[in-house]
Amino acid sequence: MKVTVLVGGVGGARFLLGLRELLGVTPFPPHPDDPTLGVGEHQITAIVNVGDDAWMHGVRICPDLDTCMYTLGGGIDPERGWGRRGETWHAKEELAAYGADPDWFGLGDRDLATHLIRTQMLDAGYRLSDVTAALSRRWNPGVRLLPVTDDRHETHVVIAKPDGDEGERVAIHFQEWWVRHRAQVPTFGFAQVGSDDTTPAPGVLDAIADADVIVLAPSNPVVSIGAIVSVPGMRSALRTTTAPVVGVSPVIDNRPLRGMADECLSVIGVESSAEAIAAHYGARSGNGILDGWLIAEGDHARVDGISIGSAPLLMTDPQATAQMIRAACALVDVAL
Ligand code: GDP
Ligand code: FO1
Ligand code: CA
Repeated sequence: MKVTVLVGGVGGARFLLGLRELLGVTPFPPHPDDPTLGVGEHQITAIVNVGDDAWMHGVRICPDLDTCMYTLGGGIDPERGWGRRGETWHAKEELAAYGADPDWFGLGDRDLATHLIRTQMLDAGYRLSDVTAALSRRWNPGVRLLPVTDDRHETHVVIAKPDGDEGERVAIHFQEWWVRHRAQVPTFGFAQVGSDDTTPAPGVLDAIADADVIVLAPSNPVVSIGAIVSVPGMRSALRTTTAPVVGVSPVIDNRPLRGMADECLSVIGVESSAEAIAAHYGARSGNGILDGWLIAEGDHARVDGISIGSAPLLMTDPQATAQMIRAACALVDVAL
């Protein structure tokens, strides 16, 4: 069975832990042909958001890729959900002592090693997808982690210009909006910034065309899934694949489980409800990207052309998440 999943960071990573549990794809020992894959009859490919990626202090940060890699490899800090467990912050303190900018973003010492290697490899001409495969050799995620694109495709956020005149606007990097401002500034929209001819990374379109099922993790619908689908070619790949496409709601009882998905949704004029998010994604039989949509028990959704079911949606542990994924796939007649 080939399962391809669209993921962001924390929500996506927890989802992948459950899928790996469900399919029994063991990360150890590594597959003889590809050490980033597990052994077993199943293959999981994660297409990961790169909209959050940024240059900070001269190194390239890829938060969602790293969150997936560390989580699947057992190296994540479980409380924060990002960065390394057992982290120390000496480099951050030293940078602050020099008054280095930005002072609102924390690079841990252990995490910094990942960024240094990534940056060296990118400088040497390797693509982000090559670099990710190389880093994954250490972490053995048991899942093929593919950045959706090797090109720069950063999310920027249009906000009211601080101390500007009425109506003046400015675009800032997503990290500045999310981490520095905690999304608590007047916000008008999101835009992807980067290459003029962004294309999906090698393997991404094949992973969509050749899958048995495609699943949208309960990741942020705007700045994770939305940023992935905005890569030219992705939307049409999802619409034309022969595999069914099913998604899991990131909101229960009109509230996201964690993070600021509701702030992001309100900026684009979508209500924070399971039904509104499904309607925003749309049915593949219309102009959208979904065949099925799993919502929480007790929630309600009805969207023409989308098969809707309910199940417990809390990803409390990989076993509970596995049952959730089984229920999602059953909606599109895929038995896992
Ligand atoms: P980020 O990149 O770290 O923000 O993570 P993602 O975009 O992958 O996922 C964030 C989304 O995951 C949030 O909108 C949450 O509502 C959702 N989420 C987190 N935990 C759970 C859970 O246990 N169940 C469900 N259904 N969604 C969750
Ligand atoms: N989130 C924070 O709230 N504060 C930080 O200082 C911070 C640093 C950081 C460093 C590396 C990394 O991979 C992630 C980091 N995050 C931090 C999380 C991240 O910026 C956001 O939660 C995501 O981009 C949203 O998915
Ligand atoms: Ca993210």
